[in-house]
Amino acid sequence: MFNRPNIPVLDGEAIVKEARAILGRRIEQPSRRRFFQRTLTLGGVALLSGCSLSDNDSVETALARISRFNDTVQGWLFDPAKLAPTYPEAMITRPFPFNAYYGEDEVRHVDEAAYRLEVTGLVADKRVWRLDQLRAMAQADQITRHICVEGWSAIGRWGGVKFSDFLHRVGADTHARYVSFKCADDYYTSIDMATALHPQTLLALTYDGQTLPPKYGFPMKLRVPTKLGYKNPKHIQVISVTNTFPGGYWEDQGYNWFGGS
Ligand SMILES: Nc1nc2c(c(=O)[nH]1)N[C@H]1C(S)=C(S)[C@@H](COP(=O)(O)O)O[C@H]1N2
Ligand SMILES: [Mo]
Repeated sequence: MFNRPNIPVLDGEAIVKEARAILGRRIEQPSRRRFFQRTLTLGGVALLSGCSLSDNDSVETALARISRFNDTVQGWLFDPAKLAPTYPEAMITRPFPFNAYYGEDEVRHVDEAAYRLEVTGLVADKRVWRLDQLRAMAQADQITRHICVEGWSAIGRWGGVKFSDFLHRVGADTHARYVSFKCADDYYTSIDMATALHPQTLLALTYDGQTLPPKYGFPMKLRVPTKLGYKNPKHIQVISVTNTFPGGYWEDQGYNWFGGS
């Protein structure tokens, strides 16, 4: 994934290089990828984005548009039946890393007794949820790899409610485009509906068989093994089903929105 560098004014090579990276990274078919890598030029960037590259702002706009186009392509290429790899218990990374936009000394502590999960937007049943009600639903467990854009990956074990079960239970409009999440810190993110309904997407309540500890997102996180780490919100407080593009904490700063892993 890309962490946008500060692009010097109209450095054509840098612009094309980043545009290629944005477009090419997630295009799995080698022929399509080669096509983009061979044919993309500065003029192509302008053409693809419909922007004239006259200043830094227009370059930013062009690259953002290409990144959104890339979201669409990733959406097309996403196979809802393809499973992320799973691993044996012996391969779990211990200790599993902590990460957030703040340090571990600032981890949010959510009080279980007062906690209520809110469900809003295009859902039939907007009742709030307590943790024990989620624990009473069928639970699933999986060992998968978490990949962070900051350059590390780790294998962990999460358990909880299949998110598709949850969405069906609340009568979500599964033809809506997005599901968004607001967290107990200032974090927020959103995913496409196909990924929300993917069989491995979990509303995770446990880590390694134990109640999810605060650092890993108590009371719950969305565990999405088909997406990069920043698409896995911890400390979820509000879940919303919507057709209005919700963005995300890192996505709004330039990380690619689809964020497939
Ligand atoms: N609420 C919240 N969720 C978050 C983040 C955050 O800062 N706040 N960081 C994301 C990023 S970038 C990563 S890599 C993972 C880290 O999860 P971990 O602490 O379980 O390793 O959480 C994701 N979800
Ligand atoms: Mo991350």
